[in-house]
Amino acid sequence: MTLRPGHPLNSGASASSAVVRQLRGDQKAARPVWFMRQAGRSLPEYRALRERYAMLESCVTPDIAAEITLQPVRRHGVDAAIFFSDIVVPFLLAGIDVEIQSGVGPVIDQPVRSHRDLDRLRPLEAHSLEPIAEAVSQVVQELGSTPLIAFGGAPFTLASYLIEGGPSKDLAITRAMMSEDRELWDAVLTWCADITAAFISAQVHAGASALQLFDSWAGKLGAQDYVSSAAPHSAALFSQLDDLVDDSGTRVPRIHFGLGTAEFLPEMLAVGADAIGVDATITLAKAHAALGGEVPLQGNIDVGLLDAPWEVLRRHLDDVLESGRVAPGHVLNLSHGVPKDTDPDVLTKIVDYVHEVGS
Ligand code: 1CP
Repeated sequence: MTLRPGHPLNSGASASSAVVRQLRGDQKAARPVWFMRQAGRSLPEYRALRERYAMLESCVTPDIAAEITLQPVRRHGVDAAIFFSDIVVPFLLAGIDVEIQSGVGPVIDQPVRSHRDLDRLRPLEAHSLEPIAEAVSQVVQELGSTPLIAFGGAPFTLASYLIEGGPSKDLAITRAMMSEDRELWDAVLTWCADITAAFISAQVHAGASALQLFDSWAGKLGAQDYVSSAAPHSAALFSQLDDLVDDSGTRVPRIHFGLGTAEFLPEMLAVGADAIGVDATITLAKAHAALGGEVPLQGNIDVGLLDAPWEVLRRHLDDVLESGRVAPGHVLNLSHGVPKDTDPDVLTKIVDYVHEVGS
């Protein structure tokens, strides 16, 4: 289903925004900036609201999810909003017993580790996505010409939580399943791809103007394992989004981000992305060269420098802006999500600086 006539990419509201233009390779647009995890614990107004609602409850309560999504836009004046949710929300909506524990992350009561466990993986019914669509509608109404970015977790990263039962440093159980039981592996990742495609699709149909797939833990795989075991499922996910095109037949821009994936950026592009999110392990200029010189980039202010004296951070911003100039499109962002102790005023200062000098 192509996007409806009133969608912000069709009505013109967001199509001429700097973020959408840069992601489509139009360097004449001003250099835009937003931050991964901009909605969250670095903001006192977020912490105040979250005192009354659990994390996942806030994700499926439209008024709350909409309000938290808008907070960083009002405060920092960023050039895009990212929908407030989590990569594990599709689990919840599909009936999996998941919670997000403070200071830990997603925890799943009964991990999926055997063929018998597959019985618990039910399809995500369309009506379960209604709170997501409702929250997005509220957000885009208030955003006007500022685009909203939809997101979801790539099958590999998402499956790691389902298989491990929670955050894990080495993903040992996940990787064991990957090498020992191909059939089970493919079934689990296929389900993750299907529910996430539905999750992202609901956000885009309701009004998001770009989308980002987070494969945060892909760097824990080598290039070979990524290509053989993770990439086919990410490609299957992206192909389910092929109908997300505007009136002119142009697709909703797709950003693909991973941590520690500098060795296989072309492979991350090949699964069906339009732009690549770059972390701190490689410069934008090198990423640009590795990708063959024709790919818009997003990134990569080192999150480790957010606490540094302004002069140090400013020099780093200049380097990132300069390095990104070579790409046929550049959206400024961090190398990973905003750390929770970040001073929010630093983020506002970065936005002001980029808007001042970042043409
Ligand atoms: O207690 C709290 O306040 C909850 C902290 C929190 C928040 C604010 C979690 C738990 N998730 C989120 C929101 C979230 N998650 C967003 C919001 C939109 C924004 O960017 O502003 C997004 C995009 C995510 C995506 C996400 N969740 C990823 C991919 C991005 C990344 O940071 O690499 C991952 C891996 C998760 C899982 C997750 N959820 C929460 C935590 C602490 C984690 C990571 C746990 C781990 O280390 O494995």
